[in-house]
Amino acid sequence: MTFTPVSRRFLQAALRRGNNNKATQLRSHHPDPFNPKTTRGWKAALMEAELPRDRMEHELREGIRLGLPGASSIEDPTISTFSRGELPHFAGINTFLKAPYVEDVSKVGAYDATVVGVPFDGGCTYRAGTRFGPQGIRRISALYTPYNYEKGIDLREQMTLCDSGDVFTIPANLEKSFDQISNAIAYIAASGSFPIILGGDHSIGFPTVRGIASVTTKNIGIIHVDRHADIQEKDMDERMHTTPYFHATNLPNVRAKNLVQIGIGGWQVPRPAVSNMIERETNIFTMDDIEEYGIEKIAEMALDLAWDGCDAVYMSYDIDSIEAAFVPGTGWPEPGGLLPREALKLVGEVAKEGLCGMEVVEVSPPYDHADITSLMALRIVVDALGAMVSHGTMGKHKSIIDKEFVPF
Ligand SMILES: [Mn+2]
Repeated sequence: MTFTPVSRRFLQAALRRGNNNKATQLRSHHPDPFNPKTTRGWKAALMEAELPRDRMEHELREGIRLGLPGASSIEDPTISTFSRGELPHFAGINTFLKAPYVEDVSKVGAYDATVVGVPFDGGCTYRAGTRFGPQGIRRISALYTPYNYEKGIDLREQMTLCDSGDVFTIPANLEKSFDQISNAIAYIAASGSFPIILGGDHSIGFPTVRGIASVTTKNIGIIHVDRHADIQEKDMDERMHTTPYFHATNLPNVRAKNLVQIGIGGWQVPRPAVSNMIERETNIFTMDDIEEYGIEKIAEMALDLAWDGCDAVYMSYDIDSIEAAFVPGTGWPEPGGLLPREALKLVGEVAKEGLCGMEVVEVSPPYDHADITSLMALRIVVDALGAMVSHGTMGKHKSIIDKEFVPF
């Protein structure tokens, strides 16, 4: 360990204060006087005590009722014989965050938010494997508790969440899968539950928005985080994962002027997409824009543009917007993207105003290592939920639902 030289002025000041402890004098980097009770870390600890515990206690009681009391040698009375709740984290059937599996979809409206998997990679134009995205994200979600330390929130106590399982997609048929996806998302949205979509490749970005747009007369803005523009009309003669925002912005209540594309750049943007961006005047922020303005300012500008003349905003998060080193399990990795902390900051800022739905796409577990890409996708989802919960905007989207569910 090396100590920086102590200035004469500092030593004199310390001596004036009657401080004769040499070790203390040397730690000149501390704010003076430093009070450890003023850190955000300490304040976060105090917030925990304010959170309710009712639902956790209910879950533990149910665990004993459903899973039998533990063996007589077990001292902790909350441990059941069959694992039925959060613990052990490595046990249990993998739903998202161990939320209840709602097999009867007519019941999803009873929950603030509904997770739905879209296991589809028929739109992938390079590496496939995103049909396993929902599985990968659910699997690693077993790692998480519903509580976030520094935000002082507990999703289990402050909102209700269910997992509705997956959409029945049709491999190798984009258009039939799109109709299935729009059907599912329109149904969840019409129920009033907040749809959380686990992709799937980005071709699903059109039918997901189409589903939500079909149950409202209001305008919807889109915040699209990606390295790729995804706005050409067709790719290899089909509506592949390079095309969703061409088709989404053809919907009458989804206007291109409210499409905000963040993180676009690198060597993978097809030129036909660029002319569509110009023609439709979408809003484009590259990594250099983020570098210049900072992530908070970008989020602020994105919200202004996406909400302009709209009653709701949808977030489409492509995991490949993050620096390729952090997300190897994706179809078109591109170096130079967002750092994880920037991505999480952006998501928190965007989501706090409230969303009408969200998706995380392009997670391809067969190319992943140690589940790190799936973990990042999980984190995007829970941070968005956390931001909505802590800003009281969970449920805000319900006011836009003014049309009945009509099957596609
Ligand atoms: Mn992409």
